[in-house]
Amino acid sequence: MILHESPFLRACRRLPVPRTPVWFMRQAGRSLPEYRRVRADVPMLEACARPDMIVEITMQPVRRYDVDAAIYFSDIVVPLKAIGLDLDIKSGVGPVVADPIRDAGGIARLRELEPGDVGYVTEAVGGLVEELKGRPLVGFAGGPFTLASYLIEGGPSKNHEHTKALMYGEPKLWDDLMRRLSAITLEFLKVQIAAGASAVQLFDSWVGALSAEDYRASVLPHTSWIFERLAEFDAPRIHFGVGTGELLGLLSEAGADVVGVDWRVPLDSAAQRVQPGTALQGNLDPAALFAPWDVVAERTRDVLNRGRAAEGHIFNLGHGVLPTTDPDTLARLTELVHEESER
Ligand code: 1CP
Repeated sequence: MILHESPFLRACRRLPVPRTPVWFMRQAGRSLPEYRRVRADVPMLEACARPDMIVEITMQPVRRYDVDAAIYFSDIVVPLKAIGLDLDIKSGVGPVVADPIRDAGGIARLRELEPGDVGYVTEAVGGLVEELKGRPLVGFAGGPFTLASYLIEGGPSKNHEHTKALMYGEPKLWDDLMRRLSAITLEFLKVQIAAGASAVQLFDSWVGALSAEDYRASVLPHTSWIFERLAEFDAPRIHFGVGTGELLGLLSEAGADVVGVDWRVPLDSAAQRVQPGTALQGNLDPAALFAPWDVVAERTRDVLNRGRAAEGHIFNLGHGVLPTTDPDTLARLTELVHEESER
């Protein structure tokens, strides 16, 4: 495979493709028995710091499915751990922070990320580029709002109340926090690009909790800063969040080449909401994979049809693969996307 001719990278650049490229957010991980085997005795954050594990887990779905891209195995909190924050990923819960950050003293603990802090990323990406033989590798990082939410709440949160209290009530502190997190995220993405990642995705998963006005005032300047600084590299930039129907225009305004859409907005509507010159990624409901195959197939065709309204379309789920998903369904879905779009 020749990398720059890959359908995934071509679709990101809004160039014609022989068939719609497909990959799945969270394609590596909990839905795969081979993942559960290699992770059995290794804590999540230890796995994310071991190049051998990263390469193996990233490659597992690529061996199973004919996906058009691999996603680097890591987690959005890895760079925060790398600068020395006391946090862990608890099985069945997610990231938990020992001492949540809610004031100037806490924010001051967020130092810059140096490439040397994440030497294992450079090594793992290098190893993956070799193993992937021309198949693109998507690097990723957490968006600043989503990272802030874990740091401020201390763990997963439904309402993000402490996060919003700081954002609404202490705009200067919020700005300082967002600047520091954006710098960490930018550096983490640059390390992955320098080591050979072909594209990068910013997962600002929880920004859908904000109104458009608040997003524009308190988050957009920071994500724009990140995307502007990534523009000099040859790696397409994907911007994704959940529940972002009202924010899709702003997510593209931030400077992404591709906007990821969850399952709540049909792609033909999404195409009208983003800036001209933006490709779309998405957006089959991950829960639809639990319905009978006929239903999955019909919904997949519908996503492909609506995706034709976009300037470029990368097929994906509307959010990550759910842990109890049958891997055979994903294999079948990958084939179907390719077959249907080849016609
Ligand atoms: O023990 C385990 O297996 C832990 C489960 C797990 C895994 C496999 C977590 C904990 N993270 C990951 C890997 C991971 N995280 C990947 C790579 C896998 C792939 O994509 O193929 C990626 C891209 C992430 C990114 C991530 N982590 C996001 C953004 C994507 C999204 O789903 O919106 C978020 C929000 C996190 C936080 C996180 N880490 C882990 C969990 C369970 C969560 C979510 C917690 C919550 O609900 O708030």
